Amino acid sequence: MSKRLPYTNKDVDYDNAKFRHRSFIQAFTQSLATSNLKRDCTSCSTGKFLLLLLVFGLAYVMLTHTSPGPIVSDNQAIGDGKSENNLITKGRITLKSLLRRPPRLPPRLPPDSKSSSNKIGHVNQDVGSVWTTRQKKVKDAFIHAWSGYKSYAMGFDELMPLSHHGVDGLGGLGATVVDALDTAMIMGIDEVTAEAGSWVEAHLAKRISEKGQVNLFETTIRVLGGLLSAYHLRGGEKGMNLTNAGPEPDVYLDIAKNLADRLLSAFTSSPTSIPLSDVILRDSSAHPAPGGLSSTSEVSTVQLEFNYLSSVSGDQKYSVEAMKTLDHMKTLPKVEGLVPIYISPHSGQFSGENIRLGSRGDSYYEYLIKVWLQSGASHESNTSYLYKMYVEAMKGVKHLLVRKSIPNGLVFVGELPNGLNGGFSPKMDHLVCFLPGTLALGATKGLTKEKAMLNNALSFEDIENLKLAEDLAKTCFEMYSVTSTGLAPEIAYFHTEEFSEQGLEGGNKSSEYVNDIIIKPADRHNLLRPETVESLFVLYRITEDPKYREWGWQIFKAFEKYTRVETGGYTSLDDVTYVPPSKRDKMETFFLGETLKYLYLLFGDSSVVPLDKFVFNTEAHPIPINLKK
Ligand code: DMJ
Repeated sequence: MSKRLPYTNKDVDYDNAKFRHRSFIQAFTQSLATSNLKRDCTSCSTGKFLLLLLVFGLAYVMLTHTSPGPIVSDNQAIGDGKSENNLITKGRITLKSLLRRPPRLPPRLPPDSKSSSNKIGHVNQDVGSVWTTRQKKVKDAFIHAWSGYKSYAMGFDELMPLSHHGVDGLGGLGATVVDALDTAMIMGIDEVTAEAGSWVEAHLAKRISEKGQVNLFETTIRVLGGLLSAYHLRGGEKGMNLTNAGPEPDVYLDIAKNLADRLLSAFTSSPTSIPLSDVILRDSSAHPAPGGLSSTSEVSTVQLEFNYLSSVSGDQKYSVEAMKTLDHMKTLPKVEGLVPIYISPHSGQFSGENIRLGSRGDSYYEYLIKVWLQSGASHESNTSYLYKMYVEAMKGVKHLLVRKSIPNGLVFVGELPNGLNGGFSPKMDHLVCFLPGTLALGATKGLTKEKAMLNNALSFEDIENLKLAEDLAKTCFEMYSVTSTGLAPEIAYFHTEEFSEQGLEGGNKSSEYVNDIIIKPADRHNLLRPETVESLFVLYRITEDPKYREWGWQIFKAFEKYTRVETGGYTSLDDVTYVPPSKRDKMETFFLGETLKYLYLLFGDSSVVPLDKFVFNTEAHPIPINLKK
């Protein structure tokens, strides 16, 4: 026989209040109200009754009154996590607060007029203006970087900002000009857009016809990708028309075709579907890298660009050649979806067993999901195999490569340098920090998390991947904040049960994670790389969590403090664990093409280059999705 419940239905309706903890005052007033008052009042005098009423009334006011929360300062409203504790209302009651007149409530407004008029609206506006100011600082940084390049290295691939020289590290196509061009367009800096655009129009075609050896991948992602984005943002093929500065869009498209026609020889000269690594531009001949092998990430990270070029030029040859590579890679044996970092264009097979998501492996995984998104993200399309490869690979990452550090449990992605049967290495290149962004993008397909949930579009696996993305983004951020400069090293190792390096630590004893992160002397340089801020940008767009903006701001401030060169430009560093850090005299093209672009977008309006309408190529050049065939 079931026991009687210890409370009546009325108690249930009352939210089981009597089983909750009650203060002395609550117990006293409640017993007055429920027992004594009822029983005694029939016989009490009017005076006693009024006294009881007064006590009851006072107690009621004290119980129901809560003091107003503290005023949210601008900085607190930005949400730095630490300030959250300050916002907790303590509910302490003073006589003064009881006597204080209640605040006047603001007039009720229709929902759409609220954001600019009520108190919350003011806080939001202040937060908005903080980020507008910060975004402006990124724009200033870009102008400073460009001015150094323009003064000392115009037309060279890269600037050496300390010695005031230019250097051609990428084959001599003026890579910084083209990498920076669409960033200038997005930032609305017409002067730089015009300078870069005019240089492209005046010099690039000639350079392409005269220059020697270039790397297929580097030239595709930086130069071809930059030209194609510029074409779209300048309004080509009904593109965004962000600017009227610089040449007409077809100038960019014609040069892109000229370049791609020559790069195609890397595919057509190969005995297999795996392209050769290098091309001599002037005679369109292709050559393998020394040693004969191509990098896995390189051969699989040209398809977004070649597909888009086919779409806007109407010539399918670019897409056909580039997609043959991915079609072929689908057939190759893998380790739970993971692939070795080298592949042979002669045999068409992977070479060696080294598996990692850092250098030579990284953007293979990035383009699996992005090429599928570019083609319209359909599970019925002829690119759906890429989505399956991506899903399988991410399962492999979670099963074989993801571990937690000790003592504080940072989630990281390690390596299998000798394949499945060799040991695990707790080494993580900064390059791996592209992965949080890619995982988040793969989970929601570019929608905000909120919208994806409303659409019921997140599988269990998507949610798991999004969680991993957030954990990894934190680790990437901690790789910055652990060092004395606040800038990440090129490579970090993580302390695990099996792995520790005596005498080496993270580089800044004040960080909570100094014992989790190990930085070896040879890995302490910083090349102004974008991967972490790229992921912060994607995660902010998708989760709308302001902490990602705050983290981006910390990183930007560290770049400003330690890498800015007064005479113009920004420089790579030799050692991020030492203050002041020694400098390397090189501004990589991706600082203008990627790092500053992602920071600018992170601090700005989410409707600019939306993630459900564009994919960013691996060099941060936005390419529209859902291409015309
Ligand atoms: C860039 O050229 C690209 O982001 C590439 O995918 C990796 N290396 C650099 C930036 O670090």
